Amino acid sequence: MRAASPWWASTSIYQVYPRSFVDSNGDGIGDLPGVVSRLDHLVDLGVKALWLSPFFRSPQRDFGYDISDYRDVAPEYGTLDDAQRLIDEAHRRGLAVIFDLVLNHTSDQHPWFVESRASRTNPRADWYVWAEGSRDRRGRPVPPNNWRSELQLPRAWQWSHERQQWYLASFLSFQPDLNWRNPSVRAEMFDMVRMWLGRGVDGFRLDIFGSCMQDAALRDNAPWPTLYAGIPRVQTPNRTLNTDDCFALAGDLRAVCDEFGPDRILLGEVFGPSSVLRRYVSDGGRAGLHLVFLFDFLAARYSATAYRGLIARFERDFPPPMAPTYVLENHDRARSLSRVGGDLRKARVLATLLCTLRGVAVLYQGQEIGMENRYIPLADAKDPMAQTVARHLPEWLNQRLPERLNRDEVRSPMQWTAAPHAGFCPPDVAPWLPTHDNVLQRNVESQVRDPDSLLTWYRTLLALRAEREALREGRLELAADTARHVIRYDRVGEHERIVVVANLGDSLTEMRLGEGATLLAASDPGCGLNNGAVTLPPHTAAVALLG
Ligand code: TEU
Ligand code: CA
Repeated sequence: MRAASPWWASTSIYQVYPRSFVDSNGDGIGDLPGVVSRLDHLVDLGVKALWLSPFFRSPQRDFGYDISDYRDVAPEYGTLDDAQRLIDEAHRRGLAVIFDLVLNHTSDQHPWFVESRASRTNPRADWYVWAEGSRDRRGRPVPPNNWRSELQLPRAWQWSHERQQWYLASFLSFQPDLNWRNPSVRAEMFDMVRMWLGRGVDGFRLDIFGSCMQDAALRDNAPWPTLYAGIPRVQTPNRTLNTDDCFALAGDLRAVCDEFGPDRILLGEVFGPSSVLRRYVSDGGRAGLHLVFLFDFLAARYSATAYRGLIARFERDFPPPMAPTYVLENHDRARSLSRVGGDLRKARVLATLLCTLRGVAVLYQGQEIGMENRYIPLADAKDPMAQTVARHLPEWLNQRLPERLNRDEVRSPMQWTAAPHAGFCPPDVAPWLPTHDNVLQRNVESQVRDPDSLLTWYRTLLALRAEREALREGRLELAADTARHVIRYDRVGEHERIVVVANLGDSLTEMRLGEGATLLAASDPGCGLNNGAVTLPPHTAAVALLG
């Protein structure tokens, strides 16, 4: 008999953005005790792991992705004891816990950077990526090369008056990149990783991991534009992203993880063509990361042709024992329901694919109840990225972009009830971001009771996934000969064959599944299975057991 694959290869992960999940103490900001108080929601939903966006000590200019102490909890989110309680309470419920590691950069308020930038000779002078650059004819500083930040328009170099040198900031200006070539940096960061592993976390999501190590000689990026997962880039990051050193770092980090046994995992947020991303999880046999997010579904048009193409590509690039990691939403990108024009039928089709494809399913808080973007103009943005974008982009243009650029819009408070502020915080308190006005229909409390709700559909799908070995472990056979608007794949397990069919077109379709097929679940009461043929109204999906 084949050995069962490791837990992480078919897990389902629920992303909690703690600032917007539950406010337990009435300051309008979500916190760790709040997360603990709602862990049962995750259990009832049927996900197997919880990924928590950063809650470490931070000036919160990028809401936790700018860390000033990796070993402590931000006071507004709780205490170290709360973090421990969260790990233990999740484990007690059988949930794995994944923390968010921001290895690429710290906050510019981190004591390490404060010290590093003070002079060229201090003990931490070399903890960040400093470079000389040159001077123009008027004596003004010129950056060392053409590297752009991950925001594309701003450059990746920031000038320091104190040192009269440039420091690298791959993301925002207040997020200086750590120097991973420095052995002291590596030792300190690896020790911090050990601390959290020792406290019991099951793994880490690695924030912009592909940016951790750039070309040591600081050579220019290729100046031509390119596209990764639907996001246009003004230059090709051949010297800044996914360098050989980055792959080596993945291996070293993996070794630290493995000190704690085979079940602790690394999930990379990396950007690049899937043929390159694949190297993080295969790397010619050298142990690197376990999983990498595949972001293409976040950007793809809702269409059977587009999705079929992606599934075929990921099956080709990430064959077993590798596992594709599918994502429809996160705290950075548009809500999926907003991307399909608010059509709940389409959200149910997407849910079906997410929960039945081979590999890992990642859900973002609120996705299960159909939360939508909460429009907030760039001028009012709390998101520092939107504030930067606002300097380059007029509001009318932002509103026309399918992929809007104020990340506040997808970070509005989780909608628990129909009460004021959606039950996120007490009614008399202002939440840090306003709630959506669709809260009357889109809230957990009302959808739990409604057998036709999106939440109930997600629960059905995740329960099916837990029950059916073929949906977790089975190989995937994608049908190539379906009608244009149809997706069909079989999941083939040791003892059963399950078929998933979806109609992404505007007219009813019928498909033969063969005698003996039985319906396991359908996204719409109009779906039917009679005499071996399944009927699918527009924008519906069904899961059936083949006889
Ligand atoms: O994001 C990295 C990143 O480049 C994108 O997710 C980007 O924010 C998005 O494509 C814009 O649409 C990670 C975190 O997820 C993000 O929240 C942080 O701000 C960023 O790193 C810096 O740590
Ligand atoms: Ca709070």
